[in-house]
Amino acid sequence: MRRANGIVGMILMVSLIILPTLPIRQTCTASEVLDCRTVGTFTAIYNNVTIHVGTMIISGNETCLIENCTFVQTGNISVVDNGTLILRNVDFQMNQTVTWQFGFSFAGHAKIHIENTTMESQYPFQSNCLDKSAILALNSRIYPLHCFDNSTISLSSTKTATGAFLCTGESYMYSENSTINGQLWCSQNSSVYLVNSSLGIVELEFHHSAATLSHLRAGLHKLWNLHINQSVENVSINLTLINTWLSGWSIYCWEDSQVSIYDSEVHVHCHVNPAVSIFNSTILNLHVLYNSTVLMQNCVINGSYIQVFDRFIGTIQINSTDWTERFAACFDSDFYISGNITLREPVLFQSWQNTRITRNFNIEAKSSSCTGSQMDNVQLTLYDENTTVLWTGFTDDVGRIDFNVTYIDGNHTDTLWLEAIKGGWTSINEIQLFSDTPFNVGFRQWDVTGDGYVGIDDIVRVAEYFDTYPGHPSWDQLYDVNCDQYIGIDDIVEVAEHFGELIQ
Ligand SMILES: [Ca+2]
Ligand SMILES: [Ca+2]
Repeated sequence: MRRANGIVGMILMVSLIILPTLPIRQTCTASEVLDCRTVGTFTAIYNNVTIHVGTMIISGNETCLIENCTFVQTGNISVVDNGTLILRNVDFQMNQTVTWQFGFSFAGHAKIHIENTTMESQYPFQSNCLDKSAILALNSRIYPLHCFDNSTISLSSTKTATGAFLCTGESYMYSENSTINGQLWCSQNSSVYLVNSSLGIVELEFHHSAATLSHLRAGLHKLWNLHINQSVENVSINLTLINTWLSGWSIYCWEDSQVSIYDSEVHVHCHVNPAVSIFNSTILNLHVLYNSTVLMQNCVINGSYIQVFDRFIGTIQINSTDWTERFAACFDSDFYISGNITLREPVLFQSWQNTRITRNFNIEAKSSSCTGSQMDNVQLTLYDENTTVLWTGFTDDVGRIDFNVTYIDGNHTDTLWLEAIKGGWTSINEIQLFSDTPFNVGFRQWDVTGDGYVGIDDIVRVAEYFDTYPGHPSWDQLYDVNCDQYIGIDDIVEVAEHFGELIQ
């Protein structure tokens, strides 16, 4: 709240810092040459186009005005030591042959005033705002800024090119009526204040922090503040949204952070020993590195991203969570997955390198493969593809048991076989790394009498329960062969279709 209270003052400060009325040392118009202590030369001036090759350095209380022209710059521009750069009514073209070949660097109380100016480049370029530099952009199109230290940034009716806009250190950013295309990354002690603006993904970074976050979703935020609308401790970043639209949230849980997320739609990044719990949310992208503990409960993992586990040593507990995203990648990881998950499609590993996943499988034995009642004391045997026994056990009195299977580089795509035996009933079930859990073990139930043979006895038995249903005093799920919650002629017909079969 300390930072939120200072917002008005900071806005005034940004306005005052920019002093376009400073004595102008140089101007660049159709017929004039710019020489702001440049290193390099101007190669041509014609048709109101200035082409400058070489590094420009504006420093020592200089003010450099570039105005009413097209300005083609081939080289870096540095504004340092109280220098001032004014770009007014300029079509500014950064002439690069590769990405990030050149860029702007603002430091040492540099002041930059950009007005009615369009910045263009065939390739992205970077602008670093360091120290106590102050940048004001009005009615312009600029490239994303990387704001460090005590830099201050004010955007008004300005659009940024697509890319990562970074606010870190003690930087302060104010935006009104502006569009930030791409990500806005808020880190360390930065403060960001957005009014009537729109932006892509907001990325919030937590270090050594505790945060309980909720209702983080895309859309219009009429009045939202990180410290007012969320519960956070030891969090120095601040973010305020007023009538501002954003397309999504990305949460970085780093360095011992304890983060809980509820009722949200988020990208989640876990890095260096955080404990992250996500409830009732849609997880667009999960990226887990190093030691992490992740709990997902009543979530959907869903999106067009690859779920990445990179050097991840830790645990993932999944409860009642759907995974509809198909792709995952694992690198140098060793982790444990427990809990229950439903997969809409098989998980495809785009990459599996030097990874070990131990999966805990919850098993439920039921009297039928659909909605039968739990069966206790079912003997279970897990075989690998070579019919080697990996594990054996018996279900408990509520029909449950669990076991672990460790998957490594050589076996993570294997299909294992879980055999279930009770009395004369046997079933064989395929089980894989990402099989749904609880994993239901059901039995062939046409031999409802359990004598190992489908015969007239079974037809008679089912017929004895004819016209019963859940709640009926004679109802027994076992005889609802086709699991439609009614014992009728269809069940009798299905048993009859298997007449004469031996049940192994
Ligand atoms: Ca029978
Ligand atoms: Ca039925």
